[in-house]
Amino acid sequence: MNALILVDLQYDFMPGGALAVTDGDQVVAVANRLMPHVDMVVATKDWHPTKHMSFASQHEGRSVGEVVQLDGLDQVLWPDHCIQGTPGADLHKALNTQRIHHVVRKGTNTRIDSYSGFFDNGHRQTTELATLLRKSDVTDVVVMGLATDYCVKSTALDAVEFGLNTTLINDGCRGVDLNPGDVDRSVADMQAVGVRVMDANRWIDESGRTRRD
Ligand code: VGL
Ligand code: ZN
Repeated sequence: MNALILVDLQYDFMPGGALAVTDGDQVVAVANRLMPHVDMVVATKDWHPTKHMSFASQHEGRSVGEVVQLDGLDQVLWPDHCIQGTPGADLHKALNTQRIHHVVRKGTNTRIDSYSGFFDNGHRQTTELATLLRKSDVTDVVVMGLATDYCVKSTALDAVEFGLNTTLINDGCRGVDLNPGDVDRSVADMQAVGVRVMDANRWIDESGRTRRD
C-alpha cells in the first residue's frame, strides 16, 4: 500500500501569498497527475493560530528570516502565514481535492512549529499522520509539495524514521532557499538517509510497470 503526501499546497506558499515560494503553483499540476496512480492521498496543511510564535510579528524588534530560540529549539521567523480559517491557508483551488482522502493539520500549537507532517519540530507530539498510515498498512510514501527545504524535507526525513520507503518527487517541490543552496542541501540530506529522488513521470512509469491489478 502506498500513499502520496502532498505537503502544504496552500495559497500562502504560492506566488502572491504571505510566504510565497517561487513557482510554488507549478507543482499543483504534478500533484494532480500523480493522484490517480496511488492508493491513498494525504494532504498536510500548515494551520497556525493568529499569534503563532514562528511569526516575526510575535517577537518585538525581530524580522523575518532571523533565527530565535523557542523552547530550546532554533526557530526561523516567518511572516504571518497559514492562519487557521483564512484564505491563505486554503489548498490551491486547482488541486483535485476530490482525490484527497485525508487532510492533516499541523503547526496548531502556538509555542512550537511543525514543519513535518508527522511531528512537531521538537519531536514531542505526533500528528494523526503516522497513525493513519500505520492503520492503513502503508509501506511506501511519495512526498512532494512546499517548501522543499522546510516542510517537505522534515516530512520525508520523518517518513524514513517511521520505516516507510520514501520517494521524493523533485519536480513536485519548490523551496524557499533562504540561504542559497538550501534546497540542494536538503535534497542531499534526504538522499543521505535513503530517500529516493525522481521526477513524477519516472515514478508513474515505474509504478505502472510494477502494478499487478
Ligand atoms: C513552511 C515555513 C513555515 C513549509 C511552513 O510549508 O515549508 N515553511 N511554515
Ligand atoms: Zn508555518
